[in-house]
Amino acid sequence: MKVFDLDMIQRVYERYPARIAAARKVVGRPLTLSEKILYAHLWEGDATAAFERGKSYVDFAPDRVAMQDATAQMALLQFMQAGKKRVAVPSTVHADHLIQAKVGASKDLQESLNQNNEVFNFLSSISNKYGIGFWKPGAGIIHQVVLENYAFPGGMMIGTDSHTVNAGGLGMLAIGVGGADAVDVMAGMAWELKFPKLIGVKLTGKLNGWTSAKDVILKVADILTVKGGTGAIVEYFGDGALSLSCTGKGTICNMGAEIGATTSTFGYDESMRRYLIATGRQEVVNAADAIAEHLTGDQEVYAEPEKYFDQLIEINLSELEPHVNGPFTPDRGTPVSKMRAEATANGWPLQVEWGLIGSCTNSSYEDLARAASIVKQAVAQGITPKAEFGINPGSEQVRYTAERDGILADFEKMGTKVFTNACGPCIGQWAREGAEKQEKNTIVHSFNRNFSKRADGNPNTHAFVTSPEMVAALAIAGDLGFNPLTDTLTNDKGEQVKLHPPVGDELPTKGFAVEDNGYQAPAADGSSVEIAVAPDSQRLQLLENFPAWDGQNILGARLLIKAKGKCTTDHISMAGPWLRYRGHLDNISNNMLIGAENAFNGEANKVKNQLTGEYGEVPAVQRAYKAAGVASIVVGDHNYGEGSSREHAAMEPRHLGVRAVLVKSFARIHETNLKKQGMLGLTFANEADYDKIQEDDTFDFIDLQSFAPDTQLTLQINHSNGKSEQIKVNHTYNASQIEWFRAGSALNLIKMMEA
Ligand code: MIC
Ligand code: SF4
Repeated sequence: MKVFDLDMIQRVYERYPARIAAARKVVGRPLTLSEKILYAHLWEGDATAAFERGKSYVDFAPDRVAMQDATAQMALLQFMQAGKKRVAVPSTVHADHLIQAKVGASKDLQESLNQNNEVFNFLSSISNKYGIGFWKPGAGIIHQVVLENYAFPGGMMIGTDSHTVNAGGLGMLAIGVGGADAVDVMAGMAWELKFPKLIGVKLTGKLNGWTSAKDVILKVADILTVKGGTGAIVEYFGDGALSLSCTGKGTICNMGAEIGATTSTFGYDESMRRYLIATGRQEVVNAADAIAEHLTGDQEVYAEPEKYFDQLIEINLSELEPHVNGPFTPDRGTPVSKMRAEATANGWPLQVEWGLIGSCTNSSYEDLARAASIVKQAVAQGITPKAEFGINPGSEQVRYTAERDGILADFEKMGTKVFTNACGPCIGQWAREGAEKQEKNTIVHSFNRNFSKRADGNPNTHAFVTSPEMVAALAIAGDLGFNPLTDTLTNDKGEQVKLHPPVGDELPTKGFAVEDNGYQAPAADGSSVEIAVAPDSQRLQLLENFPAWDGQNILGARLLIKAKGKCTTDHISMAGPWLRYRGHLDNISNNMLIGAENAFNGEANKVKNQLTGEYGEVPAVQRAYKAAGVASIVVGDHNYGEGSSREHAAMEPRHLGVRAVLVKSFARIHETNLKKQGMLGLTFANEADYDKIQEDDTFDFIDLQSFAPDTQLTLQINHSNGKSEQIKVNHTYNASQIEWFRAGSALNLIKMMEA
């Protein structure tokens, strides 16, 4: 097969030497890999000045865009409005999120085609029209398909999914964004990002025994927590990095999303060469080799990293223990040897009911091969698995090859369900039998996220994240406390047997193979392709402009909800069954904030309607405020909007008339999404002011008319006892972002420019 967009990659590499030379001049010291890639992708071309990390807003020119079905609908509905004929950079859409895991691949896929026909047709025809490559349902999970086909060392891409960062495994800077950002780049405009801070992770030693790449990131997540990477790029280096496989590096970068990192990356090395060649991209290797020195950090940087990174972490792979993270958050790390004690102390059910292997994080050939080696041993030793097993291969290429090499047969011997090459249970597309009973139970999976209710909708499911081989071991043992390094299992003859450490080929020795990879190339000239959206469709709705700001201070706003604790995008705009409405803004708005905990009563989806004094569901109460022409605000805690890139979490409040979101701190993508959609995203200047907010307060933004960069705003809180107090709130809007707010949204501004 032909290499996709080779000419684009060659052009990027051709300009690398001059761009790096210019960057060296302005920065005046050795460069990290992250800086090289950033400076090589400046919108202005050669750098003319150095940027301040964590401060400067910079315009970039990414090389490509990737979108998945659940976010592409909104991204492309917006792109349709931008008035362009074709996308300005190579772009792809991947149908992966909308496919349920129930009985097994062939039935589930057909079922999904029946159910989502309208949406898949829309995505396929709109891709065809605008020159976008379309990967059909069953082709695989976006990030595995991107790694296999499009990622290249030193490249920069954005994608409408937080795990776009997976492509860092091939030495890219790949960044998750909302659809409105993707529209900028596809419309041929600059893409803006605050110049990130840099976290260095030095890896020494070598993985051995039961430890795998997953444990590196589970450890990093434990150290940095879910917000420790916010605004930063994580750059991995050191001898230990060289010893990891390319897809292993992908796993590590993938879960950088779980620590809030802008992205993560590794320098170009042998493992990447091997992977590029195995996936048919010798030409990319040839081009990359010619400028290899620019595709990794400077030696001086890696020799004295503390001088060049804002923060440094060191991990010795030789000493790393397998980790199991969870439940309910991916940064709660427990080494396997401590799990039994930890689970017992916390009352986590020890019995494991399901083991799931897959997701964009861990569904490579190597992942399946290593997990299969455990399964095979169990079968050979006469051990009957105690838990149920399901796997989702990452792509059709991985699935086809794994089937040819007998890996799937090994799983099937243990009664494993092989689901479609898609996200499946990872995004709540899992028709798990009995989940509606909401029983307390434990599952283990190789995914990246384990927020409450995510996989099966049951708030009492304790989901733990671990490597595929550990998933296999724990599911076979049916025991969360099982430590395969030391413990034995009883086989069908009553003997005590041990599981030996996993083995598996990094890449298939017979090469990858596939019959139909599921790719649909766009029409050379798509101008005559019609995009039909039925006016009465429940799944798709053409967008209308959000109203421009009326130039007035916002006065008398009501509190819609004061959310307490973790409020991820899953709490703001739940996935699972709601994925149905990702292309229909009004319908999906009925899930707005229904998962958030109301700080005043500890309940979800129950807030006081200040007009009637009665309690109601969040979307309904907000619709009542909208109908009455009453402004409202949302108040939240730390890391508000953590998790997904889904811009629905920003568009829903905007659509329903919420004016501002005021929190202790934001996750990066969500904050940008709010700005792009013309919302006010603000943070408490003094965190403790969160406590001042009462249920029946009203709010006046008394100096919004002088909204300007680097200047706080003043919020007057009027309490029901007649007392008022003023607090300061911070924002990070620069001048052009304030224009988005004034215009009503970034898209409104593009349209004004086009007109
Ligand atoms: C996720 O893992 O939460 C998702 C589903 O892939 C999201 C995107 C979405 O909400 O569609 C993400 O990570 O950005
Ligand atoms: Fe899909 Fe899960 Fe990856 Fe998100 S994290 S892209 S839902 S597999």
